[in-house]
Amino acid sequence: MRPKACIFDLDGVIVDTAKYHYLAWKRLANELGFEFTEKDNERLKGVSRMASLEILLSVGGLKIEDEKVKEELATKKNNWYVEYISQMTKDEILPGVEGFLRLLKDNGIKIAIGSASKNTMTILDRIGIKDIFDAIVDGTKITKAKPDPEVFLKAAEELKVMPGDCCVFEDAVAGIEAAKKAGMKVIGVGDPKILKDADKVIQSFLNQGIELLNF
Ligand code: B16
Ligand code: MG
Repeated sequence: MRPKACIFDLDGVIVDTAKYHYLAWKRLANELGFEFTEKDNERLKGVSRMASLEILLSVGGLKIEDEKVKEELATKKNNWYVEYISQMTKDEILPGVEGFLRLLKDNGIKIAIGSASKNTMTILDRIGIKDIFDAIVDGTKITKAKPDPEVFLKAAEELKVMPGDCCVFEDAVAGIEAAKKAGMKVIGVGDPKILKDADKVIQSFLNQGIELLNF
């Protein structure tokens, strides 16, 4: 059976914005007086902005209780991140993604974005593929972060497709857990050792055919 709709995570699936998140978090860590490595950054993938800040502070051994101060730090990071993503171009769409999205459309499969990021629209505008999606659910429309299934359930609702007829593409462990909780099929994009709970794992969208959706 083939799903009737596919829901795509954004960061790490459509574009590699993790590198910009890393640059901005590292800049904040350095300003606070500690190092933040790429390995530390792995823990932030798919995690919400405020939860990411908590992880960053724990890496630096800092305890900040004041919510206002935490908000200020997250805003500072986000302003730097927005500076970086505002320079993005269409060339940054990951290999094979655009062709695969068109293949789905040609086969009558609906497509949506299901991302935790509040910057989704800025990124989609920069890379110029906003109009291809039948629905876009991002961090501005949800209250619960992945691994909660809210983002994917809302996308299914906007597409008017039952959750069981949807397939999610995800690069983060938290996102795979969210898709499973939503009762959807899930295809991991990345390392099969890390994404071991996905139904299938691909390294990239290059040369992927419609049979990828046969479960
Ligand atoms: P923002 P996704 C997630 O996007 C990122 O993977 C995660 O690293 C980030 O902290 C989160 O969005 C929130 O992003 O600060 O831009 O609102 O992978 O769900 O597309
Ligand atoms: Mg992601």
